[in-house]
Amino acid sequence: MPMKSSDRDIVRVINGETLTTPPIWMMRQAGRYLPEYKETRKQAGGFLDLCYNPELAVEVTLQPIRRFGFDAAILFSDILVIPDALGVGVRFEEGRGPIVETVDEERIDTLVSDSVINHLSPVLETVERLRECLPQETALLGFCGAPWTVATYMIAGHGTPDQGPARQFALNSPVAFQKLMDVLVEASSQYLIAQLDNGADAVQIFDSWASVLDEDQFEKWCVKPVAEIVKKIRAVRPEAKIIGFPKGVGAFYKGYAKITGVDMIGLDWTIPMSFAQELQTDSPIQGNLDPKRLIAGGSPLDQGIDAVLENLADGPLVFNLGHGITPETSIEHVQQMVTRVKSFSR
Ligand code: 1CP
Repeated sequence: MPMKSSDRDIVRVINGETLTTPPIWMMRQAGRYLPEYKETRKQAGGFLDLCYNPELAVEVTLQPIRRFGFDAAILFSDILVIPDALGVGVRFEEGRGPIVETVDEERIDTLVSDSVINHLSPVLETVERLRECLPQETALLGFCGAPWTVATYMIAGHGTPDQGPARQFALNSPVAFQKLMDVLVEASSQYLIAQLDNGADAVQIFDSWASVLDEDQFEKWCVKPVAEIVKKIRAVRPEAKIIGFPKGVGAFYKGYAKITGVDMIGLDWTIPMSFAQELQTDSPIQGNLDPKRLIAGGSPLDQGIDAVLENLADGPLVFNLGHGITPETSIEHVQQMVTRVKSFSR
């Protein structure tokens, strides 16, 4: 008998349970800190070739599960496959990160989401294959970028320190920017529904650049589009489990779960523990170890882990980093973290 999705530990936490030992996974757990990832990446050719090759994408998704036994696997892909599927060119340059073709008002007017699912069918095949080969108790997470975060790359063409180009565009050309958001909401909703249909236990919406907006713009471009995606998903999949991760938004975390409708929120490491505890009374939380502590190892790492566990493990908690692991992190430190979290019980 296959295990029910609702019996997997992460789904239990998303449903509000407090477990004796919090389940653990790690953002960017498949990636360049793993030698076996670098090996597979070489075989694939380009980064997008890896994302669109189900056999190799399954392999890199499973690598961190084999090594560390995380409680969830996250689909190997990238948030920028959505612009790629909309026909907006994306390439990844070694050591430079993603380069996206930029869009202006005229180009935005021509964007349609019709072929997104067809274009992303290899990724959906990866999801399907993963559910078949993952251990029964390991949850499978799908994901997409939030419309705001994806749009910042489509406007600037790459990551910038404060995503100024997209902030300026949204203020100068709100009608065109709304059109871009509408296309991204529709494409992302279809994509997440398809991931759930193909076997994902839950999906996470990464709003990695949510922290750069003022209150008015945050409401318009972060809260509203994510709320619309949640609504569109729930219209066809009322039981869908959705994690929101508006990174770095400080006081704006308050009310985010309720207004957007997400089931659980991911917190970054800048959130005071007392505020995290307050947020945890509204929804389960995920997080929030500073990835720099994972690089440091030793007692800075142990202290950071213990702070999260002591303050947050008495409520529904999924242990995670406050953002993705970076390539310079040592594998031994990851093992140190997993061992310490798994040996904790409240
Ligand atoms: O050459 C390589 O191997 C590139 C490194 C890499 C990897 C491993 C990139 C380029 N993307 C990924 C995979 C990835 N990206 C995953 C896979 C699953 C996992 O977590 O194991 C996920 C969930 C993402 C999500 C993603 N991509 C986000 C949101 C999360 C975050 O880290 O903030 C963002 C902003 C991106 C864009 C992107 N893709 C890659 C890079 C280096 C970046 C950031 C670039 C920048 O802002 O400059």
